[in-house]
Amino acid sequence: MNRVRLSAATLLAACLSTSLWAQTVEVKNAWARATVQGQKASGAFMTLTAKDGAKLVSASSPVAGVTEVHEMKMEGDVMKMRAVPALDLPAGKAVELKPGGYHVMLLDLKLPLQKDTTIPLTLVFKDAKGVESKSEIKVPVSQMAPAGAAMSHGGHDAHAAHGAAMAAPKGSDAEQITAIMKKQFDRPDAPLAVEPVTVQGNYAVAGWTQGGKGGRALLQKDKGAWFISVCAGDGLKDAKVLQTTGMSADAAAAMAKAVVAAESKLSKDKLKQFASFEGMVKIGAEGHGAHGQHQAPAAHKH
Ligand SMILES: [Cu+2]
Repeated sequence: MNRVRLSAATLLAACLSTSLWAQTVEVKNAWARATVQGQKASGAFMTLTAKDGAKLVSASSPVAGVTEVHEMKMEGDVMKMRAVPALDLPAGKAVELKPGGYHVMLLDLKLPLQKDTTIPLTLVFKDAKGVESKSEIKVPVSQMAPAGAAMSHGGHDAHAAHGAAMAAPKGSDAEQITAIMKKQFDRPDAPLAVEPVTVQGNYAVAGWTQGGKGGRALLQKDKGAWFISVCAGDGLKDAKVLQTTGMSADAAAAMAKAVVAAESKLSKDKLKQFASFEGMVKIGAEGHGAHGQHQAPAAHKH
């Protein structure tokens, strides 16, 4: 009983602070990306409008061990992500937090973010006088931006973010996939080797090694172009895990079998390298590729 009352009171406080803040910083179209099993990081997106100007200085959520405000930027061909100390919200201007741009990064997730649930998120703003205020919101979890959120830019982002995958495809599927992975992860001082590439319909699993580390990538073909959707280790030769990425049971079983067969000639050492990628990082069509660096700094360290 007490507990019920307490949570009702907390909810009331949350609603109050949200509505108070709605006057100064309006939060619209908030959503957080659903995660797959084992994924430890995700992003939350929204549109913020500060009537009199403010800064988003921090964020927190009980579902994440660490919550940061991030920006993503192209540096040359590489999408890079970094934490920013504060995000400027100029007076009256709608600032979009969206895949491929600014976002609230949820790290060290304590539980998977499940589609059609909500997560609590606290945003801390600082006004022009330096006065801090909090806004507590409930963020719906979904696989993609809700209608109306960043729609006008959505397609654009997808192109900019995974330009490699969108480039006119040339060569066989395996050649295209190797090229996409190299474009994203190859470095002069740490060359990336991609092999074997196992293609099953519109899905492919590619093994990769780089500087003693390695892993497997799951790729998907969309409108004739491949993109990397998940980075993982042994999970990508496991039918059950493959199914969590959205594959049908049959497709997952066929893929797992084909990957094991394709890798049967490889050395034990190479298989160990593939297995060394811990966890599972969903990259997704918006090219949040840089997130892989949070999850597996050792594996994808650049
Ligand atoms: Cu991030």
